[in-house]
Amino acid sequence: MRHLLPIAAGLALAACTPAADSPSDGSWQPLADGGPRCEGLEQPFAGRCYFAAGVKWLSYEAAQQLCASHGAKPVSIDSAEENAFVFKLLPHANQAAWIGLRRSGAAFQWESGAAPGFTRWADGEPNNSGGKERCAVIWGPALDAALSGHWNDAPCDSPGRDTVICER
Ligand SMILES: [Ca+2]
Ligand SMILES: [Ca+2]
Repeated sequence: MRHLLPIAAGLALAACTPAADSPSDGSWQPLADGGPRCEGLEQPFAGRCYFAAGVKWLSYEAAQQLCASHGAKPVSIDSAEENAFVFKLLPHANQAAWIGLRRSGAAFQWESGAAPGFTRWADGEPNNSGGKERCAVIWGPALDAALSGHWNDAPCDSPGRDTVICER
């Protein structure tokens, strides 16, 4: 059983539990006609819906499952504007949140399989420290300006993560 963290007022989703624990009322499903209609605490940006979700000790695999339980995926960030929007969704005290970018061989790709056209790596990143950094996070607002809003490659099972930004 996972437990939600109260990661920020208005952002921790009360309904954000794994699919196996969720009521199947369909309220989070994308509409069949056209794009999604943002529901509940989701925030709209450029025709898509986003939300910050969290559980304690969130691996990237668990982050994928958490997003998928609401018909979403870890966010893909395709512009400076989208990066700024995603950053604003992060809880004030957040240090890092998973984004949907992973290594495929030596290169990175988004959940869709697309190569990143826009990147916002922090200085010196991605450094693939220890040869094990196959996932990526956006550094949160709890860090200094040189880091916050920038990206870092990190092990997909990094300890201490608790937030993912999901997009659908
Ligand atoms: Ca996106
Ligand atoms: Ca790194």
